[in-house]
Amino acid sequence: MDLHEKHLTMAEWEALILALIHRAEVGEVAEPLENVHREKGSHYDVIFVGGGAGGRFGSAYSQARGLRQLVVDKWPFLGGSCPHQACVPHHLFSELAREMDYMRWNAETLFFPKFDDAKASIVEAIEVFKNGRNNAHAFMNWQSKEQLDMEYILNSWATVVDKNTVEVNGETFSCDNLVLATGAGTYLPPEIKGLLAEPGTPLGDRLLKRGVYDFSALIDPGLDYEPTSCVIIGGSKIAIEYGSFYQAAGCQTTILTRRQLMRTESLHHVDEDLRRYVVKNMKLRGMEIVEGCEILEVLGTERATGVRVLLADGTEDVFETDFVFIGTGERPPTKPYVDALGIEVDEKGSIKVNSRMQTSVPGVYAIGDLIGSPMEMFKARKCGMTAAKNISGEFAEFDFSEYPDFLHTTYEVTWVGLTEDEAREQYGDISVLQMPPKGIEDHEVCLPLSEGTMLYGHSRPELTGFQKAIYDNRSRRLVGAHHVGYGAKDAFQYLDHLIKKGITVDEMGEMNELFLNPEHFIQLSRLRAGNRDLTSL
Ligand code: KPC
Repeated sequence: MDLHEKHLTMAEWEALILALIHRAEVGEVAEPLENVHREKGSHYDVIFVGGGAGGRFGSAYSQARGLRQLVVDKWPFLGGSCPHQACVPHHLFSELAREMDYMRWNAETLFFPKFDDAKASIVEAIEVFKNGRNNAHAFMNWQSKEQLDMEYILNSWATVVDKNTVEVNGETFSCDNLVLATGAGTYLPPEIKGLLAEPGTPLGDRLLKRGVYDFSALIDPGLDYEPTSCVIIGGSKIAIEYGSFYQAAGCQTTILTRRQLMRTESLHHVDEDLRRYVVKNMKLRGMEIVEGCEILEVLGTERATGVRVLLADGTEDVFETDFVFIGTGERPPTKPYVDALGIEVDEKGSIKVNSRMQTSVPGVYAIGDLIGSPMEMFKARKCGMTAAKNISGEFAEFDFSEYPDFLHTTYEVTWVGLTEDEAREQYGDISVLQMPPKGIEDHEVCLPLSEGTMLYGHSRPELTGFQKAIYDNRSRRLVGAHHVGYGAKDAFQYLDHLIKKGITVDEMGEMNELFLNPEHFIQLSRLRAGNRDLTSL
């Protein structure tokens, strides 16, 4: 469908995308959606293969710099997996987990009813997401065309022929620069037996065995039964986040992980006190966490019936379940680019790039999840922007080795900068402003007390969260901040910037808090500001 001269409303976009998704679900090849300015010819300054966050933000920045760009995506909408199967459903489920957790703790107090497990349906939550995601899809296409003036071809596969040639639906487009942005998918460890559907089993095009899901299969084709329990393989962010949702929904959840929780390769700067608070609270909600184990096999032929593991003590055990969820991290499928371009990849298959997003092939850039960890939104989008800047002739680098990070349990967990141990190692003389303070048990104090925890503060002080700010005593600079609670994500984006700018305890004390704020770093800092010799609090 040629949309170049058309200006669809949001409602028209919604209807169009929905129809195409339904046709794809029943195996039909539907027509492409094209916003291509053919009057300008078929040559582009830059073609983005993949229209997720990286491709879309890279395209927007290319437009801003006056480059002619084209972005191609297999799905009938821009925005990639985020609004379709990944970040957005994860955030919806984490929000529901938080609400259910709140309802459970407060059940039959004040105006809260008895918590009804039967109404906490995982399947219904997925349906709510699937019925609502269409609006975000539509907005991505509307904004990209009407406000950002991007050229795009959607619902179409792009074939990279060589570094200057891309084929889409049999048509050839040429470019001076190529940006690869096709993302990553769940890594299925080959050593785990029984994850995949047995050859010949009547499962349609399902890759995974029945009863085995990852974040994307959970949505498409979708969970079609209410599980009685869940066993999660892996200890990734996804494992922790989805596991916390299942548990909050009343589905007894066990996490089987090789490493300690929150000590996986992909997470850095996780403070030990914060980690302990997070894990303790997951267990308090009834989750079982088995660390140091090796997953051997998913049992069951027609469908999963359990998971066989080698435990840390060397014995084998079987965890029975009707719902196995894989959270073993993600890897990018890059073989097509290796075959077509001879591009260099690392040991995990991620495309190797320099700080300008340039690959080993001149004129070819790679961005987002395709270049490996961290597989986070800010990185994908800024990679796209960095590639576009370089293509437009600027010298632009992007160092994403240090960044604010977060995950959800039934809490929002945020951190930035150094942990207490790292700060002590690096600076020696440090002060730690912490709540609850060291030496005081969680149940002894209703602090941190703030929006989202006021009720806990008055009934269950141990649930109000945890926070810690770390200062280097010599320079008086903030070097790390850590938080478990609600509503602090926004502050951490700015704290990241302030830490990089070198904000001191005295400057923190001069800031104007909006009391009661989720993290109390301003008031805690003010209680120590002015002291010639900083000490902990
Ligand atoms: C919630 C939302 O913004 C939709 S998903 C974002 C995709 S993109 O803007 O391309 O990063």
